[in-house]
Amino acid sequence: MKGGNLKLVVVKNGFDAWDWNILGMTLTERMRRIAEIHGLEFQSVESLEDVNLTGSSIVLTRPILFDFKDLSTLNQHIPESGCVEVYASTGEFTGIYLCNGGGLSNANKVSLDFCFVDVATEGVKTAERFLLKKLIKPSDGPISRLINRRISIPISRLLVRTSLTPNMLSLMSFILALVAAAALALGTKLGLLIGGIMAEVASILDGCDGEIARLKLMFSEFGAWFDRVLDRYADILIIAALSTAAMGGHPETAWMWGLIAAAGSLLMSYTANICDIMYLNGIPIRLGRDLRLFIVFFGGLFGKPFETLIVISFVSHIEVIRRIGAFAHNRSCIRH
Ligand code: C2G
Ligand code: CA
Repeated sequence: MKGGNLKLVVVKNGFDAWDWNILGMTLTERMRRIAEIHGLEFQSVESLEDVNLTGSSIVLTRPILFDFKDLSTLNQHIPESGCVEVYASTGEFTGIYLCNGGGLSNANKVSLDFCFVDVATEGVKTAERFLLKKLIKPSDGPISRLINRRISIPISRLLVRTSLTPNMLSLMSFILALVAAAALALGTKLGLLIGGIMAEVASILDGCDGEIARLKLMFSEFGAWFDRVLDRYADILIIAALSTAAMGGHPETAWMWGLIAAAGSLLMSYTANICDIMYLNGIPIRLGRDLRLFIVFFGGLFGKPFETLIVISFVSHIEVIRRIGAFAHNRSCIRH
């Protein structure tokens, strides 16, 4: 971010929309939090006369909702001196001024390509849809996209109005995975069925912690790490449970397939960051935990713990080998 004293200024201008509740937070609160994340000073004033335009500032004169990441784009376009009016790529005035001293009346125009919602004209429903659509991550796997997010996003839409934090949700998803492992370890038809279903529910809930973190602007380095570490514990316990269940029918080889599947799971996460960088460079399929837990769900439905371990082993190691090959051919993706 430019300068140390950059300000984000909300000019209420009589618009009620600043105080409408959009997914558990008013637009003013959201802007205050966006300013905090970027280390900006925040000011909320009633009218333009109350704005002090001496330092560099981003001034919002209409209730505009934009992604927190777009503040960086706006910041880059703050002029050396004076003010500019920000126009969308469609030619529409956004209600945003980027200033570095000077007055608003003789501001030049700048067109920027970023997505926003004018809450006053488009309403709360459109604003909520705008935020919910952004919850799908570019690195989400096929099961996440096709099934999990379609269920977790509506759940998060309800949870966002409660005081549940992302870390609490990570812990809840982990506890569900533990219950799934306990049921799978029983090895009975019913145990496998319930365990399989619970494993898929835990996988769906694994999306809610990140969704709430993004919606409430509460994401953290610790949270991201905590989420990943708990997932690894849960994965290993589920595979240990499947191996226990498989011992009944295959006492000699169940442990071995369990070990291969556990190694495959861990290697898939070990290689995930390289996969994500390549994904952003256009390698489209990303297989991950969403698929592994879906295989557990399927295996549980059919009461086949041994076969589930074999499928997880093959899928995970083939995926890791594919990543090695893809990285070898796309070394230039990784810039130092
Ligand atoms: N996050 C956080 N705090 C938490 C959990 C998550 O800040 N306690 C944030 C972090 O930025 C983390 C991201 O959310 O990197 C993870 O997003 P999720 O939507 O939880 O995605 P993930 O768990 O990777 O995948 O179908 C479900 C998905 O496969 C879940
Ligand atoms: Ca998660």
